Amino acid sequence: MKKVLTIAGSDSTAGGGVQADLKTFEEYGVFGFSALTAIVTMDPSNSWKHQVTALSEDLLTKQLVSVAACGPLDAVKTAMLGNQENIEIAADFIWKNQLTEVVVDPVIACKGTAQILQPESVAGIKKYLLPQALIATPNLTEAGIISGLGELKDIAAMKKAARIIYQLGAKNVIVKGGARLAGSQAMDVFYDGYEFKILKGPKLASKNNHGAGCTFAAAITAAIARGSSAFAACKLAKSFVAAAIEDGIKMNDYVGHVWHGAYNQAQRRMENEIDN
Ligand code: PXL
Repeated sequence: MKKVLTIAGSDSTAGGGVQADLKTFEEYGVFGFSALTAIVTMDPSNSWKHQVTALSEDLLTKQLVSVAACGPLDAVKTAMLGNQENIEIAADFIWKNQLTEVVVDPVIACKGTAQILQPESVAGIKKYLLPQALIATPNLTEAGIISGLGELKDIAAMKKAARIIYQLGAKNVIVKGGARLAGSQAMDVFYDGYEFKILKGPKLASKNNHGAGCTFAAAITAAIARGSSAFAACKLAKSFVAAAIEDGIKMNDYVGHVWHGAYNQAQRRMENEIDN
């Protein structure tokens, strides 16, 4: 059984964050560990405003010690880290354990709201995490912020950003265009330092896409642990997330979540078992 760790924030509503990661790991048949960095809450009385409460360095360190005692990891994912200290602790853990199968989801902008969650973490992500990343998975907004290019409006700008993020040390970069990019297709730009590849999919009508970014990076991490190449992992993750969005669930007037079990049709499998 492959073992995979996510170092991420908690989304109590469980579309994104550590909850999305663990659900996705399970769907991919890998054993998921978690180390929580922050707790995100959403305020229904204030237009679903997100509040990020970071956990202490000491608590993150203790969680990582616990996980490390469960044997070597096959892959690790970093996502929302909450504050500068936690970025450094996560980076240190990766370095000291000589982890190479590292997926860095540079969570700066949050998809549900397009709100900037952690602007101050950009420098830390660049300095400590991207140089250790096998794959970095910024969305359009994050890629614009990290690269310093600002708003990315087309494939040419996404390629430029991917190249800059590659030069910051990530061995592979996938810039997610998603629904934000103009046009009828959801396009992502993949770059491995040699060539660009464009991943295309239909833009989905469903608005129930909260958690899509987290789920995408988690799916890549699990596939990497299972031995996929970076590009193959991204391709499968795109299909996995498309299914999760198509079967997404509206939660309230503010948000609808992806269904992490859609690709493998987890509930239908279970219904068959119960029926027989
Ligand atoms: O989608 C970005 C994200 C990442 N991590 C956590 C979140 C969110 C957005 O809500 O809550 C924990």
